[in-house]
Amino acid sequence: MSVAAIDPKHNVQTVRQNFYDKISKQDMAPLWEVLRNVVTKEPKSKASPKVWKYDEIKKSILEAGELITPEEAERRVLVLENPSLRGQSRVTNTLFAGVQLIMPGEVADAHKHVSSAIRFVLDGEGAYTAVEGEKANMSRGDFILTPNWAPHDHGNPGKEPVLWLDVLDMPTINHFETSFMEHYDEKAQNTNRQDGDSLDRYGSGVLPDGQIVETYAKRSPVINYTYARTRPIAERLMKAGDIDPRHGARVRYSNPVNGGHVMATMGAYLAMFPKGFKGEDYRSTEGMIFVCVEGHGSTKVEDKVLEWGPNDVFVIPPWKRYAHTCPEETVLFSISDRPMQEALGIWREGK
Ligand code: GTQ
Ligand code: FE2
Repeated sequence: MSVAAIDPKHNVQTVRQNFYDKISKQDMAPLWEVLRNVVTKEPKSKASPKVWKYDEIKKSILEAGELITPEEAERRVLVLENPSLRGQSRVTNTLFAGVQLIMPGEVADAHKHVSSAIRFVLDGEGAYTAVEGEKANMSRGDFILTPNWAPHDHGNPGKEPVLWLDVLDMPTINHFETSFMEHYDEKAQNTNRQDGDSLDRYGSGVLPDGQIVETYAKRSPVINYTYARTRPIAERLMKAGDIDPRHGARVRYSNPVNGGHVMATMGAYLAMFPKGFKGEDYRSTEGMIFVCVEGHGSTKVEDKVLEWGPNDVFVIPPWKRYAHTCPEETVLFSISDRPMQEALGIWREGK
């Protein structure tokens, strides 16, 4: 039946529905029925804001420590699942977050994959992550990179359980359907560079005099940004009054070769807030994962208030309006998918 054949005496809806049913058999559908859902006026994140309390995380992951070994698990990680995206192993639509535990004497074998990872150390001393032949010793507040396809393994020769937050871009890698992974025969890779070598070598105001710009165009050569070095810089900004009304005294972890984000998919920040900070409203298209490192406070997200303290992890989905309040001096670490959005020219911010 052609459109011209619509008889006004017939129900237009019925005629259209018959047409939709007919073209459906040819795997076609009318855009006009869904256009407003596929091209929304503004971002409508399916994710929800949420805080994971550290005491609950720690209790559960220590319990997991008695249930499964890292050999069996490959990685002993509890996934922080966004309550609106259950079963999808994601904290936002683009990022994965989880908390990993490695007990004294344990190792997590060397492997590599397309997904990039960051680790933010929450608790315990004495573990390491080895990345591309370099060991990064893990202390609370350290920020460690595992760029895509970089071999990595973890170990804990110390005496305490060590816990850290993992954030990976795997939902995005899987969105592109580009995931590869390989295991190694050896449990741990040979480390052929001094511990902490990359931070000294690349993060001290000098660079090796060679062709490094292309090698490190999409990822920082530094694998361990220590809290011992980064915190005093945020503090220096705060004391100098260099305080953003939304973000506090915030530094961006950067690639020393080109000043860009540390990786192509994920960017990170450390912010210090003075006692009594009352942030202005802010929103942006990136999904944000925060960790409270010191102090405590609350974040108003639209009509919700998230209360958080040390090692609590909280998530703010894209384009949700939020503002932080800090009754005492506070430090927040954060990570987001902003570099991907900037690369595509789609990142936006607003009030
Ligand atoms: O430590 O290598 O949380 O490969 C998820 C995937 C951690 C890791 C995760 C991983 C790892
Ligand atoms: Fe991994």
